[in-house]
Amino acid sequence: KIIADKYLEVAERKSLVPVKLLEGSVFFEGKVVSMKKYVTNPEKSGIIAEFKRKSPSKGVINGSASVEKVSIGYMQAGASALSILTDTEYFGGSSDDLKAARKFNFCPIIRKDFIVDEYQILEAKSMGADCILLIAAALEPAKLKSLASFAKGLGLEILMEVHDGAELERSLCDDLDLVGVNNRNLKTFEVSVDTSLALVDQIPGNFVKVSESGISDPNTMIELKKAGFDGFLIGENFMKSSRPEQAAYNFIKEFKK
Ligand code: IGP
Repeated sequence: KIIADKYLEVAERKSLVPVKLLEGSVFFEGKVVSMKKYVTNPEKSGIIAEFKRKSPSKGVINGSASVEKVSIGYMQAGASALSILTDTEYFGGSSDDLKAARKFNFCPIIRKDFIVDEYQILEAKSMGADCILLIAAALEPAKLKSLASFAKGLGLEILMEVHDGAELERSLCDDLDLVGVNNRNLKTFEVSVDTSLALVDQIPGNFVKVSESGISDPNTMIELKKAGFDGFLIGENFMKSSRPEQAAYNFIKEFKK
């Protein structure tokens, strides 16, 4: 109620959306499944498997994949968690994708989107997400910190994404749970896991460390793990297959060898 009052203004701006989202949803009732716990569980792979139909760098990656089939298959293959794109314009995703993934899986799910205000965090919660993404490159540090604290208040976990040491330093705060290093340079779209390797030691030990993007070889994942990463966000390498869940299964099998 207090939250609703406080964010009335934002709510008004998107006044048609909430009714649709909140209907029959798990809003404020569903228990959050901890991304932090699942990603660091030594019995799991640490992989956060992503469902993504298209991307600005690659165009259409997979136009026909079913979110139900792929999300269930990812988890059966041994993923630790799911990442579901909800941005429509650039990534071809939607809130329905996340709700469908939620319906069929008991595992942590991150809402992958460009979050810039509190309202989107309420949306994430209402869709059934357990975790949200905050991108340091897209937010003023003070804004990022207040969004993190708002999400915490709803019981959600927060993954902050950085590209370099400066972003990391200016936006670190206690409310974060996981810190992700994005290997994709957002200006050139080039990917290099050296970005992760260069930054890992600067991330304080109380945060779960995730390497994001461009991971296409189990050996790269082994290298990142040795360097200190707990989590590995993998999308395209699975989604480009006509059977993403099978690609994830093969990848994890190879990794476990
Ligand atoms: C996955 P890849 O290269 O495996 O498909 O990358 C994920 O890291 C990438 O989709 C991503 C992303 C983002 C998407 C990382 N940060 C922010 C949208 C917004």
